[in-house]
Amino acid sequence: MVSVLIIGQPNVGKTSFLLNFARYLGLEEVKFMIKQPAGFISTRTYTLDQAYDTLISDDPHKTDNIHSIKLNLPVGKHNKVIRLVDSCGLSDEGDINIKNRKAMAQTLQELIESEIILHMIDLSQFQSDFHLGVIDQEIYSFLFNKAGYKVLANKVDLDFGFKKLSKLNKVVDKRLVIPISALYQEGFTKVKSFLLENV
Ligand SMILES: Nc1nc2c(ncn2[C@@H]2O[C@H](COP(=O)(O)OP(=O)(O)OP(=O)(O)O)[C@@H](O)[C@H]2O)c(=O)[nH]1
Ligand SMILES: [Mg+2]
Repeated sequence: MVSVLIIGQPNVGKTSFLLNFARYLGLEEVKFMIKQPAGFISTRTYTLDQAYDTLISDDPHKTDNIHSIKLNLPVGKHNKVIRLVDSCGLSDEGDINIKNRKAMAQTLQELIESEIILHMIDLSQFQSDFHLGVIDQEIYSFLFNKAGYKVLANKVDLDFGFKKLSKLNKVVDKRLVIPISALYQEGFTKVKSFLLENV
């Protein structure tokens, strides 16, 4: 099964995207496979409302292990099946505890193993006219030539969302960018088309 990894800094909206994309595809509950940093795998099923309450937060590093779900992408009368993977946010701050460091190592392992990468950037945190932040630049430089890589410019619904988007489009190849709102399901049709083209 093709793995589609959602990667990015903490708090950019990765978990919100996974859950709302599942809702957009018609799911009412989600069954997660959870890879613990210690190595074992567990499963957990939530209704989408329970999952929003439990898994999304304003605090960084809310997701601290690899959470994946199986999704069917409809093509005519058939489906293409993907494994959509939520990950621990990557951060270059100095005071990260050992648990989150291990979780970030898991994210990098998934990065190597995944066929498709959705790199999420939070437009509300994007400041510069000239460059990405360090972590986003590292991810972008590593992946921009890879088939199956897209930048999801999230939170376009917020004030200045589209102004920030034009700044972002100056520092990355704008053909690689899909503007979205993970909260309001904006841009999801484009994300689905991209996935169908690459699965
Ligand atoms: N306005 C707006 N807020 C969003 C959007 N997507 C996510 N958020 C908010 O951003 C915050 C972080 O969302 P999460 O989905 O937990 O982000 P994450 O990247 O999974 O965070 P970590 O797991 O901590 O790395 C929450 O308060 C969400 O409600 C969006 O499209 N628009
Ligand atoms: Mg999360």
